[in-house]
Amino acid sequence: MTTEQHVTYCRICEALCGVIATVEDGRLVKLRPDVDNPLSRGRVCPKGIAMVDVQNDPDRVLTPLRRRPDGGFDEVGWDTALADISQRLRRIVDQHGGGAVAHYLGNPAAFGYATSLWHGLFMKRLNSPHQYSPGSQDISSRFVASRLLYGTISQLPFPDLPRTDFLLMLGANPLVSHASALRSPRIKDDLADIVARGGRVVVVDPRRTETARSYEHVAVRPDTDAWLLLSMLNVLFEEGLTDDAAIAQQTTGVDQLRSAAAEFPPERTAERTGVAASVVRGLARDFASAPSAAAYGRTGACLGRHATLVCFLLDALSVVTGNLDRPGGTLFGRGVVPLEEFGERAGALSYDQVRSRVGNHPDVMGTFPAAIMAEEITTAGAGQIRALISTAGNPVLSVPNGKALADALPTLDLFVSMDLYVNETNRHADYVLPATTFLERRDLQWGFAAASPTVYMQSTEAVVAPYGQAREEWRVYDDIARLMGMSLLAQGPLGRFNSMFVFLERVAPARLTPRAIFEMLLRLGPYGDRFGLRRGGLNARRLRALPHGVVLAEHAPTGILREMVQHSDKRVHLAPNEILAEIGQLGDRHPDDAAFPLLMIGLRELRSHNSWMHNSETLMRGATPRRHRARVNPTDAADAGLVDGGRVRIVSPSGTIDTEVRVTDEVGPGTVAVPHGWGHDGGWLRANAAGGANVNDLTSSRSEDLERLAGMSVLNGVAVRLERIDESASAPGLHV
Ligand SMILES: Nc1nc2c(c(=O)[nH]1)N[C@H]1C(S)=C(S)[C@@H](COP(=O)(O)OP(=O)(O)OC[C@H]3O[C@@H](n4cnc5c(=O)[nH]c(N)nc54)[C@H](O)[C@@H]3O)O[C@H]1N2
Ligand SMILES: Nc1nc2c(c(=O)[nH]1)N[C@H]1C(S)=C(S)[C@@H](COP(=O)(O)OP(=O)(O)OC[C@H]3O[C@@H](n4cnc5c(=O)[nH]c(N)nc54)[C@H](O)[C@@H]3O)O[C@H]1N2
Ligand code: SF4
Ligand SMILES: [Mo]
Repeated sequence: MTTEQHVTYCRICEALCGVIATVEDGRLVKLRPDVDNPLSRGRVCPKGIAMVDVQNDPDRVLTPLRRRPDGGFDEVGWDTALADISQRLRRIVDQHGGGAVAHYLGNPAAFGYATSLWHGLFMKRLNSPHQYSPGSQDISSRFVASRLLYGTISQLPFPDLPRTDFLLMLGANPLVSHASALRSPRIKDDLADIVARGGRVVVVDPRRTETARSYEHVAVRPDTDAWLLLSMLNVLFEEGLTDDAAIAQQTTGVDQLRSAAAEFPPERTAERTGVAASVVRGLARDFASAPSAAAYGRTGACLGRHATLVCFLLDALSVVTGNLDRPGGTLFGRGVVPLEEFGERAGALSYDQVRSRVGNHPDVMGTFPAAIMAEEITTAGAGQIRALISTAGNPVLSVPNGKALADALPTLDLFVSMDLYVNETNRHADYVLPATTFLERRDLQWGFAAASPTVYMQSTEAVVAPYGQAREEWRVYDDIARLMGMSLLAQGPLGRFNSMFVFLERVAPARLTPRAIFEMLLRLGPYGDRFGLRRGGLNARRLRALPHGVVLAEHAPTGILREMVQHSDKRVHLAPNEILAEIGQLGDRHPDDAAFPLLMIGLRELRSHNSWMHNSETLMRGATPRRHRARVNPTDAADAGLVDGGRVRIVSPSGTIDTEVRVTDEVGPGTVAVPHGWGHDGGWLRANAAGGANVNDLTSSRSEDLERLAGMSVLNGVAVRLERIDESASAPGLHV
């Protein structure tokens, strides 16, 4: 028996914790924390360790699967699968054009460079507008806010955790999520350190979360953050607490923002937000007077009816108090692998350059809201989706109105998925192709890894060879394109995206691979060796010699605003028309509907990861078996006649789910918190047996219900009512 130890990193979430893999005879047997990783320093979470279960899961798809007419699947060889897929795609493209092919790229794909890049080239080559992703259920509103403020859609300004004196955290629960759009694998320590050095951490959240319990909690009503933040700005302006020198130096539009905020004194918004005016005044004063302060928000800020506005206002707080781009404040990051910077300069990262056929939504970096995908499949006419490729995604569980999507998928001429499992989405596919896990491929950190208070880089080789017939996704795109007679890089115009690659094609050694491109970008980047011009700079070989990764700078850069801002006047725009219009429309919220008196919000759990880790034995066992539970306040439970551990029917204007109740005062009266990613019905047997319901049966995919500026799905603040289920009458098998 041969036993090997491999240094690598976890790619389940954005913390990218260092792990050591033990491999016996080509099989992964253990993952443990890497104490020598300079950022995570021996810390991991239960999911990272449990990735062994996924890697070795008997339910994993390890051979290409082809649909049988009876709905089951046959195992087929790669050659057979790829030949049929490429012929059918070719026919569809010849008949209807490349725009008949849609793509959904799921969340796990964001953690590897190759898939993101090659699927993008594939879709560019087809020249199809139909690109979808979890962005519209996650972060597109943050991107659009950056575009409006800074003219740069890919920048995600992040809080300088190691140096800040005041962290205002709105709609994030990093003690469970391990932070997002912010790289901080030891976030628990980072937050504790802020308090230890005399600073404050204030958590604005409708739920008394794990993070809120450890720090100061401001309980806000769901989806009212825009009013709260405008009131904070109101106080800053009215009480003369702004940093006028910074404003004069960095921004335009402050007068218009001031007049817009003038309409929102805290006394006027308190009833709506549930936050007392005195608390808002205190928060604004303390934020402004702290030696340094940073405002940070994540999915709780991004998934409401005013998502882009909320993200915008969070940054505006940092800007008008002089906390942007300076130590302890909100910082920009330079990509160590500067793919986005090149894209930004080439004008390839678009916003509102095209509009969707259904609903007239603006594109966000070339993607449309995933919520409209079902309707784009079922709506006849030019531009109708006839084929779908879905890689590393499970939109039937992750996108509003999963039922409509599940109904639309079988009407496609062709549906191909690359995944580790047969999930609730690709069980409707014509082909499920076995993808590699992250442990089966090499990688290099990029993208959101730039949102890091410490500048760091790590690369890794595969730690095990692909199991069975699993194949890296980029190779599959490459093969399908070749069999269709398309070349992804070598010929013909690729549109604007291509300008990023023209120079790469010139200097590329041979055939371009994702690896060659990324290694070149690394050398050209701000820490690269510039092909020998910069002594001691990074290149792929040096990086490989540092398996635990390398800290390139203790602190992210400051004073780089003029370099980062892409507006031609090089200023932060505090009053774009889009934002003023959103503020102007805050008055006309949907009238409260007495039939749906409560507001539902989301909830993440430490031992779940979106929809795809409920088949892990390690994560699912425990003192009490894990189940899907809606958190309901005792008052609301009493009103609806619900008991802890009993069952509840949750009804929204869009749908109905049945699940279990947990009665707890961690949510206030009027708020119900329900986790997503449950209600399984795929090829993962333990997950199926865990029961629960798909919370996205309650959320709306109607175009008029999406957030206006970024097409965000509204997943927080969904109006619902609770109904008791008569236990004796409930269907058998509901209790697991
Ligand atoms: N264990 C675990 N970790 C994960 C994931 C997972 O599924 N499980 N998913 C990963 C992914 S894909 C992402 S994007 C990140 C997300 O990272 P986070 O956004 O930090 O994760 P959440 O726990 O969803 O935190 C959102 C918070 O917003 C609150 N909230 C809801 N509505 C509102 C509102 O209207 N206003 C305010 N102020 N707050 C609100 C919720 O109560 C919740 O506490 O987590 C990542 N990490
Ligand atoms: N109601 C509600 N809905 C939400 C959210 C919420 O807070 N509330 N959160 C949203 C957010 S932030 C996100 S990111 C989305 C996630 O939404 P999606 O990305 O659509 O779904 P996931 O649950 O992440 O499923 C990922 C799929 O990829 C597969 N997979 C895992 N690793 C790999 C790999 O390396 N290669 C391939 N090819 N496949 C792989 C898994 O088996 C799984 O089937 O959900 C969103 N949906
Ligand atoms: S926090 Fe957990 S899931 Fe996220 S990278 Fe670290 S070990 Fe992996
Ligand atoms: Mo996400």
